[in-house]
Amino acid sequence: MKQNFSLQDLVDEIDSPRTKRSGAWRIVVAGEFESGKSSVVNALLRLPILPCNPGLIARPIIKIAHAPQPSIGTEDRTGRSFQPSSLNEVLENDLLETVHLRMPLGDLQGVEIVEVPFHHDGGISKRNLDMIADADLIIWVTIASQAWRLSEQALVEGLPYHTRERSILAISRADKLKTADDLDKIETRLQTDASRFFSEIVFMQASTENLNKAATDTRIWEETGGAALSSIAHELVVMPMKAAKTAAE
Ligand SMILES: Nc1nc2c(ncn2[C@@H]2O[C@H](COP(=O)(O)OP(=O)(O)OP(=O)(O)O)[C@@H](O)[C@H]2O)c(=O)[nH]1
Ligand SMILES: [Mg+2]
Repeated sequence: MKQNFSLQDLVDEIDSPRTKRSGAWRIVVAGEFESGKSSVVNALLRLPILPCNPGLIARPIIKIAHAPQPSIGTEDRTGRSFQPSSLNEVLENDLLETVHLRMPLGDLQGVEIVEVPFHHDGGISKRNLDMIADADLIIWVTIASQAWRLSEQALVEGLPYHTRERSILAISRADKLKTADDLDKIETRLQTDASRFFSEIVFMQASTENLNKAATDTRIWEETGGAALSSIAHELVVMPMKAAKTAAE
């Protein structure tokens, strides 16, 4: 049972029981700009597939789904689509709304992984909010050194109450903290201020260097935080998806 359960929370929960609108099984990785979302996706997939570049100006929604052969497709704000040759080329175009990336997803075959950027002013379309509310797992990414700002709390409070049961708070750049004491302080603060919004907290050390090594080194994959995210994703998304498919057969 959650701590700090308010009356408003209970009312919200009764008002919005969980109904899965789409047939898609989905993991959403969300957070404010440059919080470390793409690095979290790469850690989860154990593959440095998304560019993690502080200089990128474009922030489309990135949807990753399984296909035996890799491909990239895009949609701009007018609904027009084109097929670029590389992801780096795509991420320099700030008119794009959505990037569709297809690649072999191994055990996550059948699951859609979506990176969603939030602007701290809270602007998000109804369509995207519905897509997030319908996710089977939400990973909210916050930066360790400034973790859990009021702007983030306002955004997360705006998500339907039922999403909290299947939400993870991923603390990015934990490797940048100087001491174990810093880590303890942050953990204590997050337990008080943020834990009621999430079912798990995972610390990430997903530097570009670690992500490049993680594919072949299990210990480093564990250090990135990707192994923990993958295990939660299996429990909350892959296993229920397989059970639903078996039941439907
Ligand atoms: N050392 C370290 N660097 C990280 C970590 N996570 C992210 N970074 C770095 O932080 C910067 C931003 O990371 P991204 O993963 O691109 O962040 P993002 O939220 O996807 O950014 P936008 O899509 O541009 O909003 C990059 O330089 C990453 O390499 C981490 O856990 N450790
Ligand atoms: Mg990104």
